[in-house]
Amino acid sequence: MIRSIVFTTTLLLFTRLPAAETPNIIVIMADDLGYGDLSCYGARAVKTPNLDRLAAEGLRFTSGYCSASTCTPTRFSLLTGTYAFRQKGTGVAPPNGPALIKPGTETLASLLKRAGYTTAVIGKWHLGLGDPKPDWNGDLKPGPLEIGFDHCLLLPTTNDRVPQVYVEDHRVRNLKADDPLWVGDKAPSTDHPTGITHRSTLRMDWTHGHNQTIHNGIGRIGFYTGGQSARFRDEDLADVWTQEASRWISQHRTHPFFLFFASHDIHVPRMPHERFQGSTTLGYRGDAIVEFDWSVGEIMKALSQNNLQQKTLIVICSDNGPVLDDGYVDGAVEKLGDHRPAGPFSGGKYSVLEGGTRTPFIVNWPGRIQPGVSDEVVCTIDLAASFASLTGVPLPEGACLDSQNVMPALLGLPGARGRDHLLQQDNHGTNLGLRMGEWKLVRMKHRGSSKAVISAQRRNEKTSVHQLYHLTNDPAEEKDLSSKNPERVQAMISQMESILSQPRTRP
Ligand code: NG6
Ligand code: CA
Repeated sequence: MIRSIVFTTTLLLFTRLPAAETPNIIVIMADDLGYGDLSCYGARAVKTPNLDRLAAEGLRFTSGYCSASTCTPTRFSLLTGTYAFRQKGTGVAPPNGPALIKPGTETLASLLKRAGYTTAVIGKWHLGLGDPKPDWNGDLKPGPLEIGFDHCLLLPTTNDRVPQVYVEDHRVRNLKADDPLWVGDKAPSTDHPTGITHRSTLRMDWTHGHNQTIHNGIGRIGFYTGGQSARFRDEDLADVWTQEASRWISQHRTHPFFLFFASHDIHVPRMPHERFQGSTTLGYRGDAIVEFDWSVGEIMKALSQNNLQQKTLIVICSDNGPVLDDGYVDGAVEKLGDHRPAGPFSGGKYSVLEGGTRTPFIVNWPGRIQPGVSDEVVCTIDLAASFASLTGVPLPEGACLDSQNVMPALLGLPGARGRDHLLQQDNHGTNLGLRMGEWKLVRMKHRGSSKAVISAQRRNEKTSVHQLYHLTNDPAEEKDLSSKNPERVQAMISQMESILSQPRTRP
């Protein structure tokens, strides 16, 4: 369903575009940004003019999803086009975690490379580096360059996980041989300062976790020493990445390119640049949204300076839904006011309720997409099959096992439909959601003390609890209709089980 749109687009886009017409592609993924966090999605306490413009001049989806409610599985699925639950160990990656996407795996980047694109990822990675672990002082591979990217400038995991350094291609940027970087999960010495031993010196206190090595006055997850010349200031991440993105766009302006711009905003520790601090009433969480919007504006500027707007398709998305207190005292809870980070939805980061995975999703391609709002179901996992179709690259049989070609829906073509079903997972795929049209089945495993769990346990059955919601009538998933609709519940459980047990959902 596309609302209030007059279409003139031709059927040309259903098939491969002539090479001269294939657009540059930029996927901009925010971190922990919720459905209700942008002004074009109803936020009033924060203004996001650049994103609002992309939405106003493009297609704003009301049912745009990421595939998981945490970072690593969503990014795994975005790049591989395969549900993360199919590969063990794809939950939130630790500082010394190995490369999760093995060389030889077809990815969004490798597909576009085969279509002749130059490719780069700039920003948060969080998919592991090296095998069996990162060699921080040597070559960090395998990594993005082994799975289809020509260039990278990365935050290796998250801004709250050590080390706070940039990885440029295969190396830690600005690392000096006489001050090697050491990263571990135990304190390197008894006198190593931590967020526990030096708590009173921290400039941002922690609420849970985040009390190991201190960097930039902030406690982190994990321990590290050395690499002083390579360390970044949290406040500068957005500047460094947008400058690099702009430079890279200019450098590749004459040739089709794919840029995955993975902002760290608005993940904890939220420490936007000083010029954004205090720019909203929401504390650093709101200020980080403003910084994210600014980053998007800088990328749009780089496109216009190189006269590339008409030639560039931009996707805006998020890696999971919102969270307020994610382990630091930064005022996000206290200053929330009536701002609703997940919009009308329940749940958020870590949850399989809609707030966990239904996020802002905007597609912009001036002159090719008629502006409007789309209610079609699309997901970040679909970008691989969709862009393969757009650029005319055949998908190998064994690749991108769950990616659906929803390109016509992403372009808002008349009558184009999105997904007819979508599986949503939490960090490890323990809890699941299955959206089919207006209906949503939620499977919560081993949780709670509801009567259903207790009686199932007594009967020695699996302790999964299924709930059923009608998303149109009850977007907040408050009225469980499972007992009134046993047949629909059974049908949806079967569908979910078939997705879990079959090796793929892509036809
Ligand atoms: C959790 C962290 C949280 C965040 C999350 C990953 C604690 C207590 N919590 O373990 O702060 O880092 O992992 O977030 O340490 S994500 O967006 O990258 O998935
Ligand atoms: Ca995230």
